[in-house]
Amino acid sequence: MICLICMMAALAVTGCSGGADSQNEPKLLLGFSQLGSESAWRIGNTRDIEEEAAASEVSLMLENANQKQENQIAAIRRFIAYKVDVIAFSPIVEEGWDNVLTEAKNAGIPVILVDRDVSGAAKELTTCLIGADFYQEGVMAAEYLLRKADSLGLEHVNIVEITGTEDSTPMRQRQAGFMDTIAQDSRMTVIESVNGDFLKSRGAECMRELLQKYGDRIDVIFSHNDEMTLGALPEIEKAGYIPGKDMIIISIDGGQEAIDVLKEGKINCVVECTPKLGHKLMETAFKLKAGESVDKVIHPEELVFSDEQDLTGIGPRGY
Ligand code: GZL
Repeated sequence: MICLICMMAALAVTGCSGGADSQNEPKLLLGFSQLGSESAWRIGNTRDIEEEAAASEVSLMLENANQKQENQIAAIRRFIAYKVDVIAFSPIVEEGWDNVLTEAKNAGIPVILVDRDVSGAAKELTTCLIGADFYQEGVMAAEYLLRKADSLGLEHVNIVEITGTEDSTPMRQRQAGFMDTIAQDSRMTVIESVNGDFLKSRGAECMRELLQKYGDRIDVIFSHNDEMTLGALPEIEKAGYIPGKDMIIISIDGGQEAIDVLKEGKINCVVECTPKLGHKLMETAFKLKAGESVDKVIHPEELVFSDEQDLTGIGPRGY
């Protein structure tokens, strides 16, 4: 209760980020639960949502859950108590949301999923999902690998996979898209899959362990995000291998640091996953407040950057 009073006092004094109309009533009050700050992608996603809220005169109540589902659930409950117009959140994992989303529904507050999805009955308690087609990202990563194996004339390809947060949508879908695509190709063997939790430090640890275990048997590293890839690269070099040459490296997100390393030839392929979802989020929230219908799933356009292309034309990434 104390927290809510503080929040209401704070909002009364400072108001929320974003503008308001002449009667000091915000055009729209949006509660957003961000899952954490685990990667450049996530930090870029938060920044984009804050900038788009300010540009749209949306009053944004943003809470960072610091990678804890219980913090997201508590934040959503505060948004309900505060009677926001719309709730949005990026669920850290797919399960465990039924109760709090039922409370939001009973309060008559629409819920927008941003970036990640929920599973089972909880899906029917949300209005729409704005986020990447993670399955397709996995497919695009695998399709690059098949082309690369063809161009190098590889007959046997041993793959290690460093996955994102267990039970999260990007982890489940990227893995499924990748594995489904290589399944029919007898050259491809996944020798191990380890959980790097989308963290740079875990990416380094996973790579160190995989190198100790398999050494030069590793032909390909498929990493679910740039953060873990950037953690893995120094470990590959410390072990005496040339990343991008001795081992093919495929990553996902497309942040500035990864694109710079791609241009240096240390990563072979980066599948884009844009964090810039804020504009579509604000547009959708206004439609919901006006009682308009919205698409159930809204996927952004996404590209693939690789050593098959002229990379000089890639502009600043913004995250
Ligand atoms: C993907 C997003 C993932 C990113 C990671 O949309 O959920 O979470 O790929 C981030 O960098 O941690």
